[in-house]
Amino acid sequence: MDNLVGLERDIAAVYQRTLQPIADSLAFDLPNRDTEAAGLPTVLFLGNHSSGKSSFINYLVQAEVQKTGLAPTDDGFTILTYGDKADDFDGQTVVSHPDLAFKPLQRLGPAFHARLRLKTYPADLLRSINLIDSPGMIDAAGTARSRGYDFAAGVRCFAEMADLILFFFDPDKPGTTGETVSIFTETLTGLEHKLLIVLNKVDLFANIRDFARTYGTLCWNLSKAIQTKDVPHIYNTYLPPQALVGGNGHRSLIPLKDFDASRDEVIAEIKRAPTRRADNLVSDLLINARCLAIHARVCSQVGGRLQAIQLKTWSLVAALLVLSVAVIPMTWSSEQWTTPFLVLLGGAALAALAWLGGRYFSRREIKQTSSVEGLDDCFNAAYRHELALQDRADLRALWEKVRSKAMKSIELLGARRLPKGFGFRKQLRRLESVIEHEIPKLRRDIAEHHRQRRLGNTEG
Ligand SMILES: Nc1nc2c(ncn2[C@@H]2O[C@H](COP(=O)(O)OP(=O)(O)OP(=O)(O)O)[C@@H](O)[C@H]2O)c(=O)[nH]1
Ligand SMILES: [Mg+2]
Repeated sequence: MDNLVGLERDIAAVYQRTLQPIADSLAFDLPNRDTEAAGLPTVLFLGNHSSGKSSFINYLVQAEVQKTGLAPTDDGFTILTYGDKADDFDGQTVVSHPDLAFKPLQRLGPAFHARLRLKTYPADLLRSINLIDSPGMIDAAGTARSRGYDFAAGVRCFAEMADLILFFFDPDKPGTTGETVSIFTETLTGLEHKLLIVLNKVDLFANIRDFARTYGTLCWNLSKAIQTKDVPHIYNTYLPPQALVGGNGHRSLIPLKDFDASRDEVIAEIKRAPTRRADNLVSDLLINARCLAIHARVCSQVGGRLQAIQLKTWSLVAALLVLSVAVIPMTWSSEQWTTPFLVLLGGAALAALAWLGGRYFSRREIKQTSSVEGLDDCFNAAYRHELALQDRADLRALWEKVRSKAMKSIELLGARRLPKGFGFRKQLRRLESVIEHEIPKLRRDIAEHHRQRRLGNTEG
């Protein structure tokens, strides 16, 4: 744990020294980082309503801390953390408390805070891990409006803080439609490395054929919703009847022994959250740094192109003016004194034309770079060397994520005011060195730390 604190401090320093100044100068919204209080490792429970999220949490803490039931039960988020006694705090207290690491939730507004709770409970597991329960997703149109707050923004905020995200499905709703699809395709993008898919309540299957059909449907739907090459591993679990309120469990018609092992694996992953945290902190830093680097290089390309047009325009204007003044002595004669005057006038007119031309090209460039195609063109130009060597799907995927942010920044700052000077290029080189050297070093340190802990455990 000590090493984790040290690591968090190192990472916070990299954010503050290198990423934040570039992000500030480019109006780039770095994902929330509360560097003062990074908080405990956190596990977030997401999924369909009635898929068993709250029951699983109760099973983990061995107490009925969360309400459960077949109808949609939770309509807000609950943070479960360690306390000497069971207690309950409202959302406003949670987001404004200086000792709690939930300040990033402040910006989600009062409607969200009204549906946020923090519960404390004296369970051993909670000493090292926070659990977050969420309202179940409902596959119906118009749910965003009926919730009365921005559910997706809440999920994103918690997902960024979490070290592990458990996504629950149940036999009734293996289809990923409506809210679930948008959460997968939009809200959780870039956080797939934290995701663990759980098909819960497998005790409800009447026979193995039903199980196979549902599992296949879930795989098919996930493959459409998650943009990764492979379908993620799915953990098939259930809770034993005695763990459910009122012994609500089903007498199962299929053999469940194997699924007990799967539940143990899920629990082992939950307990591994502190170990994951170190890796996640570095992964988040790497993703944020790479996104920022792409954003900065594209913005600098946009600014540079505009600067080149302006430079050419002013050079041409100056050359025409200097030339027309320079030819005055050559055209001077006492009989035709109007000639030099006309030459000067002609030179000034050409210079004005050049200036107008420059203005036209600048405006055309600004218009082009405010379109998706124009920005894509700048991205291709900024990364022409990297893209010439091989097709970089990784770079393109990051660019897909960053493009709308880049568009917003350019609109907000104005293409003419984008930073592009020597100082900015130096900052950018520093950021690239962080990506190439400092972050891999942090990874090596963590791997070494894990290795030593494993050795310590086996020797112990
Ligand atoms: N048979 C069976 N029932 C379960 C299992 N897990 C939960 N249940 C039951 O399913 C119902 C819904 O469980 P909850 O834990 O409230 O589900 P949830 O995902 O928290 O639901 P929302 O809060 O509405 O999103 C309850 O009646 C539970 O007793 C399971 O593994 N097997
Ligand atoms: Mg619930």
